[in-house]
Amino acid sequence: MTPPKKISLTRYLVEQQRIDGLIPGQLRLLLEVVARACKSISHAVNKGALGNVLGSAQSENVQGEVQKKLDIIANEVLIEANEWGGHLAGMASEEMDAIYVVPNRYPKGEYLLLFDPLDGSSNIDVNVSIGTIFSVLHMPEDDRGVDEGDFLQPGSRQVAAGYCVYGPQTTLVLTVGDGVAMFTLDREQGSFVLTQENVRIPADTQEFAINMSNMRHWAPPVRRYIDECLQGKDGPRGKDFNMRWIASMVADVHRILTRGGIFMYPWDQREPNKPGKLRLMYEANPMAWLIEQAGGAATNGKERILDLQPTKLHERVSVILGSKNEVERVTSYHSEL
Ligand code: AHM
Ligand code: MG
Repeated sequence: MTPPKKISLTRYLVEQQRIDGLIPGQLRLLLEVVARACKSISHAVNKGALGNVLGSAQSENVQGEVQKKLDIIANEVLIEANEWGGHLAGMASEEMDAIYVVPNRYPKGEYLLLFDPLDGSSNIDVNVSIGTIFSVLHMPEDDRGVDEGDFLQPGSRQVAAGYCVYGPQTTLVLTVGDGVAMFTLDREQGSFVLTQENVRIPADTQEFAINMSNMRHWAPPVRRYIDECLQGKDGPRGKDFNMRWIASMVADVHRILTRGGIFMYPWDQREPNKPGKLRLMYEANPMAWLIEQAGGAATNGKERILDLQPTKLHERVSVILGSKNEVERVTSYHSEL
């Protein structure tokens, strides 16, 4: 029997462009370069202590968070891989205060790339899944030079988004607005191979993901939702719920894309002036688009995440995403206030 044919990421992108025209040449190059960078980050992650990549870098990012060595390595890998190809005008990252304009010595392209180079940093040193999240936007038309304002586009304007999870397997998950596809890194071949297409999230679920230790700080609608889940069969939901919290959004979202569930990192009273912990432009927007493309939903409790107009690069947002009926339920609890 002929073995099933292996479809590489490159072949998928080329063939998909023939079908829907959503991946023109420059965007294909961009996605291939991002995938190559993720492969190299995956190798660094795998080496761990042997590669001297664990531990803190003794520095802080713009959010005041201590940077890990791997945060910085991953950021550099993504910048070096992407700056020279001529497909980008600029980049923005969780690990850089300001935008990175492609240096004048390289040709400039029509796209903007935003990323969280290493999400779930608290898991690096304990050998638990982490990941890279990315979002791609078009440069606004007729723009002469790139500045921060060019990046401040709502998530609905993304032209590609995805993540790469570094777990027991390294898996790249991608959307260009025509469904969600997953590619697993074949280490012997050194390439990403298509392993799932048309990913769909069930509308109902019995699994939630939230950091329960923050319960006392939550707003009433979130407390109500979780409280009802915890009451299980005997409560208003009439069914038992399971809980998972990996503390890597990438890994939690990957589980939800694989078997459904709801993920929340809501606003809480610890820092009442911040809308939430997670960042809108390079964490919530790409994940929200992937989730919607797989049939799920993503809101901040009141509005669809993809409709939010960003006002600054490192803006934070409250995040509720996953199985549609559960997200709609939590969102409706917010409007009942
Ligand atoms: P990071 O980008 O600094 O790693 O922070 C984001 C991460 C998410 O991946 C995860 O969902 C959350 O922070 C975990 O936060 P907590 O440790 O408060 O549970
Ligand atoms: Mg992050």
